Amino acid sequence: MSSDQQQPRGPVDSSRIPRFAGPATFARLPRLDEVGRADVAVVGVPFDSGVSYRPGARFGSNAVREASRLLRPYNPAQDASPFALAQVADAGDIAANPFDIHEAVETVERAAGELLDTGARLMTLGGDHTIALPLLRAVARRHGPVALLHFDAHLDTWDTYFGAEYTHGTPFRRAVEEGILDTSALSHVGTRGPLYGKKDLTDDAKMGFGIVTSADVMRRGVDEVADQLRQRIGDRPLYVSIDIDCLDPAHAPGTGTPEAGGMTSRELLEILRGLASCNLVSADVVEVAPAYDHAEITSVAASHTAYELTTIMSRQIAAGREDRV
Ligand SMILES: [Mn+2]
Repeated sequence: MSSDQQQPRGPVDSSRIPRFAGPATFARLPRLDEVGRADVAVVGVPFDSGVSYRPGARFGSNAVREASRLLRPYNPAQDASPFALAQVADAGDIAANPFDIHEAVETVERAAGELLDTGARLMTLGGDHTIALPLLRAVARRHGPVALLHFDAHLDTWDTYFGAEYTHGTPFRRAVEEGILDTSALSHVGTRGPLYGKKDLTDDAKMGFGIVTSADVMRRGVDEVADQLRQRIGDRPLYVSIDIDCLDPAHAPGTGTPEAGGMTSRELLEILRGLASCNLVSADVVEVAPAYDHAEITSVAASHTAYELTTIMSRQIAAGREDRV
């Protein structure tokens, strides 16, 4: 670490102040305004006006923060202390208009862009999946078209619902149309469940997506899946978007459009760890709807998912700093 680099300020010391006391920032980390700048900014987008079935993901950002109180500073699976390697801070919430989806999309794009302009990578806590579009726009403005790894039960490449172009089932079709994705490296993981018709799949394939279904993960195993994804991504800048409904409802009941036959949280976390060498520029975890949750099952899974992603980004930031010294 170079001399002009201050030691990152880490989480509240849980041996002094119990985990269940005090306000819930992500992983009990400092707020962004307390540290000035962050290498990784954890930001909430409590917006769910784009959902097609159960509402409630607007409460997801804070539910994940609440469940993240139990995260500890050392991640043995990646042999790393993510909050010591880089400054990770909670940037609060982006206040998006719940009554005007176009304005909300513009607000998220602008606010995400401002955070990215500080040099931070984003770990966004949704919110419904609509927000992936403005987040990808902001990321692409900084990095150019990015590789996309999309964990979800659903394709989210549908065209419109009730005539609406911006919904939680359409962000990735819009993103392909806008040219903000690198169409040579697009993958869905965890796909399953009934579709409207076979055309959903042929349209999706035409856009450039490859699919690793939930059953593929079970049959082929997490290491082979991660290897294949890593090869497809290469050294491209990578955005990871995780709809918590990629998990089976047993592992994530608190979500808006659950589908039977999903991955376990163990499989999801292991696949992510297998991607630690990828150039992860930002990520989101979306669709946690705590009103349908029990015992924080879903928000705990989401908090651990965000923790693995944050660890990958922190390790890369620290490695980049060493390269420059
Ligand atoms: Mn989705």
